[in-house]
Amino acid sequence: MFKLPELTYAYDALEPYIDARTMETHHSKHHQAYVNNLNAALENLKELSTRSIEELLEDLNNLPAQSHWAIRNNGGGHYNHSFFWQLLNKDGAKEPGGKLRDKINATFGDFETFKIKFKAAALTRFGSGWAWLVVNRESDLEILSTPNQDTPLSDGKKPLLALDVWEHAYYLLYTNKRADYIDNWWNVVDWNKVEELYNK
Ligand code: MN3
Repeated sequence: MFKLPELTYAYDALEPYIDARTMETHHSKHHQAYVNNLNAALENLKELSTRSIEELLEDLNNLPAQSHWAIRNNGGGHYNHSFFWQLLNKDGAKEPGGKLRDKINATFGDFETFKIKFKAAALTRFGSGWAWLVVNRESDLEILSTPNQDTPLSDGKKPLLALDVWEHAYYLLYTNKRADYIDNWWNVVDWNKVEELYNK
């Protein structure tokens, strides 16, 4: 049985950039629903019960066909949100350093250019989905976006940074202004954490 992870911070900890009401609804209602639906989908699949969420999502094509979409959508929802929460900290490092900084500069030119490209990926994801910074199979950095709750793990890519661009992530505070949400979200990205993931 999968469980909703507790946040390591209060719902209002990311104010004013992400408001408490959005955080509470997003975590306790949306994320909880993905967990519940994932557990329901796995109820009669005992052979999968020892797998981690990562193992399930890395092996989507070999799941029982009748459960593919339930696990893809709800398992992805559980994994993506768990990943997203851990990157948020208003007091975290505002920019990457170390080897990750060097790699970002080598790949995108500089940190500012990286941010512009990441924002473009987040803005142009039509409908619901996520924007990502990942390490691909060639150990290179890549910016991409995924629809719905699809995750780069299923393509063999290692996530470093994720941004939820579903309307439920920003509509209460930003209404339809996804660009403003993205601009403000940078204030709560903890680059120490992103670096930690990169160096793992
Ligand atoms: Mn969400």
